[in-house]
Amino acid sequence: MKVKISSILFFLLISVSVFAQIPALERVEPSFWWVGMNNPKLQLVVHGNQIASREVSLNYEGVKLVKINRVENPNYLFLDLEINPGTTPGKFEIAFTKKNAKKLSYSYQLKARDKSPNRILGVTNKDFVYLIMPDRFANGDKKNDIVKGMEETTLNRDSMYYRHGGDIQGIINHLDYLQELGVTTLWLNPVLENNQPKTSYHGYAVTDNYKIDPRFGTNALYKKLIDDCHLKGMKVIKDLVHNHLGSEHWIIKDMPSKDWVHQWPTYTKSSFKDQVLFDPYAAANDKKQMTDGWFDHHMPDVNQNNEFVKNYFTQSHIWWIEYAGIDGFRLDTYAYNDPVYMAEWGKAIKAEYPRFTFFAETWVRGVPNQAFFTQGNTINRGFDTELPGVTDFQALWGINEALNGKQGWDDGVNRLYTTIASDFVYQDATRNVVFLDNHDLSRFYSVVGEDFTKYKSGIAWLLTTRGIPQLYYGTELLMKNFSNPDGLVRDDFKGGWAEDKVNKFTASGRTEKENEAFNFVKTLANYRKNNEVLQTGKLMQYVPENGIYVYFRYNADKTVMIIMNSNDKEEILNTSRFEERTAGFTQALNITSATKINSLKTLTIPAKTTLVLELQK
Ligand SMILES: [Ca+2]
Ligand SMILES: [Ca+2]
Repeated sequence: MKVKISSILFFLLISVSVFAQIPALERVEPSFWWVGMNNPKLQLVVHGNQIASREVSLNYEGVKLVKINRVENPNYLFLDLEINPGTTPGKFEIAFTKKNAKKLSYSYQLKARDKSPNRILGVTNKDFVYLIMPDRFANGDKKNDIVKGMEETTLNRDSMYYRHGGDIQGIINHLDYLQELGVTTLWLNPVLENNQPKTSYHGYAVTDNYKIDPRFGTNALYKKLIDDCHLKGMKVIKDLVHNHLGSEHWIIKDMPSKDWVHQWPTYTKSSFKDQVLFDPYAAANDKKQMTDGWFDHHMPDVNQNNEFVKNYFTQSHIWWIEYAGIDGFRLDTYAYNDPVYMAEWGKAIKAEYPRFTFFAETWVRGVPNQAFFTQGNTINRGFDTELPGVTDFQALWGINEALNGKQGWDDGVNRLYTTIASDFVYQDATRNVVFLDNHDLSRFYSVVGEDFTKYKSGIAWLLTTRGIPQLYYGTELLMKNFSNPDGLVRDDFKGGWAEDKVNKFTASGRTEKENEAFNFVKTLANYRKNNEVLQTGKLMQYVPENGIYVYFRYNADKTVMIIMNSNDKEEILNTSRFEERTAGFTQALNITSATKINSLKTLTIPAKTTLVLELQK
């Protein structure tokens, strides 16, 4: 009986996908483009009922229709265009004709590029990144909370699995708060349409590559957020997912060809074992499962060996940079992608935008595992990945061990020291993003057992070590919880909703302790923002002794000495062994307490505390 029902269901699903009526010309992507791009080539995806049975023509000076590609599915045409460098911006008709059928027509626009100097800036170690989960930060527009006709229409702030109503307008409304904190750059979890029936709030199951989810706002509003940030001297990072799409993506529901995604006889998950990618003894089958296995049931794994797939993704990313003026990308689930495609992709993005930067999520264990993915490392690979930086999980494990571990030859603060010492494997470790937590990880304040002194020690490290520091929303307010399940670390920012009883965006809405945490982050972040020494200054670190880790950031103008006491008791530090960096200095300013230290000979460091001292003559 059971078998019968499921076979009927299967038949119905097949019928729907085959006979579902899509309009004769349903969409053209990208819907518009620009003249004067570095790459003169453009490939348009045309989707429409039996569109492949039609001929295509266009007539515009400087634009050539080089090739019309037909694929397995007759509902697609892939048009190869070439646009001459001197082409005038304007509109032209693309005609789709067929004998005895009405002509179909699309008005295509080539726009002039916006070459304003304050957009597409790249994100570097001069920046301080703040990660926002848009559904959970602030609700700036109640009207978009529920969008009728979409798959998920449940709004429930009491459940971590449903949407809560946060949106782009909510972020725009609180840019002053972020600027006060010392943030220079926003990274939003993906905001493209996720028209999935369940847990669509997190954004990682994209269903339209060219459309902001209407529950977050519109494409124009997203562009406004970026324009507003640029006017304030801030930047925006877009979170990209190359590896998979949402199962409800329009292109998944009517695939151009069967090999658009990786097909398996039965559902096969990725092994999530990065080791097989560099293991000289790895089995081909293990490699295949790692990169071609699916991330999840509702996230089909994209086949990045298909030329049309490659163009489709790469062009959509260039479109977003050009359209919205984005400053950087964060690349999700990087290790599961096809490495050859990702290198080609990196090259294409850099060729179009030399100043633009990107970094990838490499949630792996071990410095070599992580460095393997970064550019300049051709070990066991034979080509350059073209990936400037990664999310530095090794530094994260290092700081966690430094703050929570027991002292030992390899343990405690020695782990952090060793991790940073291993930077020799990177072409440039200052392009790595350092962090204490994010949307997938337990919140930092919980990780340190809600120990406020350890919390401050971690923040002090984050804002003084090398790399691009990143803070997760609410960490400045001691938001807590363990990532089990991950919804627990995605609580609402209190005050982001008009009905909230407290407003933590204002000092008066925060508790005394929350204000102390906020001000601690603010003081250090603004000091970092105003002092290049903590951005681009050189780093020198000393071998930890007796649980005390000392490092310096220095340039021609300034020297900052950072002392991390990982012990449970106050320590007196004799500074004579740091002469190489302290020579010529007699006193210091404690940046976080704004107090003066009149002698450098011996320094008193309270238990579990990290001091940040600007050395003075
Ligand atoms: Ca809303
Ligand atoms: Ca994959």
